[in-house]
Amino acid sequence: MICLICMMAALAVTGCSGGADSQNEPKLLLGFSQLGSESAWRIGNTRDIEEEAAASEVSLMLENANQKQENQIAAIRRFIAYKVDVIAFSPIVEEGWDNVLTEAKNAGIPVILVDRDVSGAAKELTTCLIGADFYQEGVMAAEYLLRKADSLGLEHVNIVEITGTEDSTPMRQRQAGFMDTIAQDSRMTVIESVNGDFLKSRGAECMRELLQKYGDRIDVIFSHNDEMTLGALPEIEKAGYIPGKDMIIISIDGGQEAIDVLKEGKINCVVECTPKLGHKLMETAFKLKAGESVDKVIHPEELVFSDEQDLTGIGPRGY
Ligand code: GYE
Repeated sequence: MICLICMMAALAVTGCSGGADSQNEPKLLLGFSQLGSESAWRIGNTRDIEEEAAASEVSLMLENANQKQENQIAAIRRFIAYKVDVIAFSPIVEEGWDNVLTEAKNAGIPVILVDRDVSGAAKELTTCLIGADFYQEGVMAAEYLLRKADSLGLEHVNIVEITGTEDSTPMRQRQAGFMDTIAQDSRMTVIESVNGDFLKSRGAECMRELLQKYGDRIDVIFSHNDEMTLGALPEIEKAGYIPGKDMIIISIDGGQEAIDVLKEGKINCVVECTPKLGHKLMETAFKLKAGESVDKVIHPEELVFSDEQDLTGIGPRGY
């Protein structure tokens, strides 16, 4: 009897997966709203998600919002109308998602946050967050600076901060982690924080303005991403200073270009932020489709690369 049931069940499953109609059916239909293409990080993140979707036979509906929240909201609405199995998105800012996420919830479609978080009530409308611990990244950047100040015997340190997109999770948390950590050290003063929107062009503009205002009073530049750092460096050189020597440069992301410049000595420290979230995303989406529970927060492991280390062994970064 048991065997018969087993056989019948086996036939039913085979019949189902082998049927002509279901041959082209994807294992999972995932709608992903990417926020834009502002950086090497973001481009690497999009590529990784595409590659991991293909490797897991996930059919991916990918939409790029070109840095506009309203485009992300419209994309999520299209995913709902299309009845995807799972929705994932990287929210450009933390606020303003309550309505669209309520619509996803009412449609019974689970939502995964990738990379960035939402705040307030919207959080309860999502299943989990797969992304870096940005607060810890800020802490690691500041800890490097405290060690560097010790090793150089600095008595007073003037810092300028070039932040990422206002009200985004990495901007808020990288800043908080950094500020909380330097607060314990009376040598450290942040003389100004400016918003560079994670863009290279804005990084250059911000740096020009800061140099005009403060000149050689600037000891440290803490930049929230590589793109802005790479925009700022030529401005520092044009103003007659040597980045990495006259001014300490601290960046976040760890893309190939920044690591190469770190090796040249023009950046002192790069805190890693990996864009490779695609594998975890696919794994989590499959679990949600199967009705399984998932971890609320999934943080990847991250490193710090700096002039304190032998940097010759760093392999190709892939973004
Ligand atoms: O650091 C930056 C990108 O959200 C972690 O966004 C991401 C940040 C990353 O544009 O380069």
